Amino acid sequence: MTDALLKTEKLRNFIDGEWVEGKEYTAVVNPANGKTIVDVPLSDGGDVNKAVQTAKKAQKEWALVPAPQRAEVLLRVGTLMKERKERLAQLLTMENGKVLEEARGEVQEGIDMAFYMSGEGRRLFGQTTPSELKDKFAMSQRCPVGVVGIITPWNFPIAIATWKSFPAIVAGNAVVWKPATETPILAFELAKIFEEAGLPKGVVNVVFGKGSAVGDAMVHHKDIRVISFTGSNETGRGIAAECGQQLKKVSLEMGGKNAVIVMDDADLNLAVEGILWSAFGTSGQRCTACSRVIVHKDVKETLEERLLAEMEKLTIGDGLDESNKVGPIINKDGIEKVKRYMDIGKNEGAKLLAGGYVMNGGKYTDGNYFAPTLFTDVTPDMRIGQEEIFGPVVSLIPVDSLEEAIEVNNGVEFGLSSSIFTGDINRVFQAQRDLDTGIVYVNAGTTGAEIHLPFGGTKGTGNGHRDSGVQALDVFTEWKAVYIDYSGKLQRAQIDVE
Ligand code: UN1
Repeated sequence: MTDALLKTEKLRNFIDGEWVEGKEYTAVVNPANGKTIVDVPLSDGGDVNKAVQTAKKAQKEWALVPAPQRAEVLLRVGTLMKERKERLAQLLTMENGKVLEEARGEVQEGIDMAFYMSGEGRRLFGQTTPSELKDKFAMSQRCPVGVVGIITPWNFPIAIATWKSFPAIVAGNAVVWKPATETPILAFELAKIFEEAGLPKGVVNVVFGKGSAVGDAMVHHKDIRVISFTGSNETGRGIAAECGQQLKKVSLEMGGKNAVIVMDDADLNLAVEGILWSAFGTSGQRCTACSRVIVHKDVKETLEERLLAEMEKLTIGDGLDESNKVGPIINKDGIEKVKRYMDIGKNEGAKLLAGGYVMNGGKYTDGNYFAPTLFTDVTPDMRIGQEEIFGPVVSLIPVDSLEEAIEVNNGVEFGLSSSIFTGDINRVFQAQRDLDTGIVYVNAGTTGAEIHLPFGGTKGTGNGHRDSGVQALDVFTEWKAVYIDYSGKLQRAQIDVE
């Protein structure tokens, strides 16, 4: 059945400005109710090659369009996204499950990125700098890399795509994009927007399909010079290894094990709000989700009581029903993974205070729902205190001091986001200095990154690059140093210097 909002039964690849049918298809299922929304192509290496060839051709012309004009296309993209915000948010809730309020927020994040990057068309700053020689001029400038490959996850189907594609486009690259097979609808919608905004054919190509086919072909394709990937550590490591062999630039954004630190002087009501929002929003399926609460022993019991009282009030169900605050988990595999951690936590000796089960029966029968879960008396080295669960599960770890809290925060493989609740300015500054994550929040939860700042993490979260912010341009540009000698004679650097 055709969905009324989507008005199509089958998505198509977008290659060279054409809407290309797939050879094979798979169903896109609404995680809230198990119903098929639409079918999505399962493409192969041949489709990727077509996309790369067309991107290569288109990029040559696109790079010659002045950057402020390239940016105008993004301005129109942002305007169209804004006009369609509500429709996009509803489709996003249907394919991903996140509640409508959050879906609107995610679409807004994409709109923000469009307007921000369209401004960048009149900046793309390089440097001019004195030469060491007389009558010689020196400057550095950003140049497009060529064809870039972006591989985006299902948990932020549009925001993350905009973090990667918009800087790539404004910098004069062409894009081959593989969206997650679970959530291809927003990619289809964004491709339509690119087309309507007047982006020349072939500058963005969308190839739907599995990582093992489409993603793999992209990573191996010699004419894709950059891969920007957000997803699991396992896949990211594989991509990095292959890209390393080819000396292909690769930007990875992967897991997190983010913590909220609650000190004894914290505003506990505020801390509870921050924890609930960042732990159970998007059902914990954010890279930035809070999955540990590191709490000072003096306030542990009070915090537990207040958290439990507020968790009781969380309404769980289909995100299109605005009375629900927590939506479903993306699919059955996701549910199984969260479920496994319940046994792991109990066997390790953690105390389960709330949740811990799959929600079944009644309105939950056909969807993938997991009850918001709270473990306490978790020790830092337990697996539930170390590993990314990607579900609505929080582990409380008691500590005695700020120093210990920071040590526990930093004692994991990942380094994406962290947060501290305290009223003490000295603790604030010490914490922001010593927390080893790429993002630090003070008196707010672990989520809520804004697009004009660098997004990314240290250690096992990434490989040193950043999404969004002006820093994203570093992924999609090469630096060129240009020396112009107007002395009319041979001047040798390092030698003819008085
Ligand atoms: C992600 O989880 O991968 O800061 C992205 C946040 C959002 C983006 C999350 N703005 O939580």
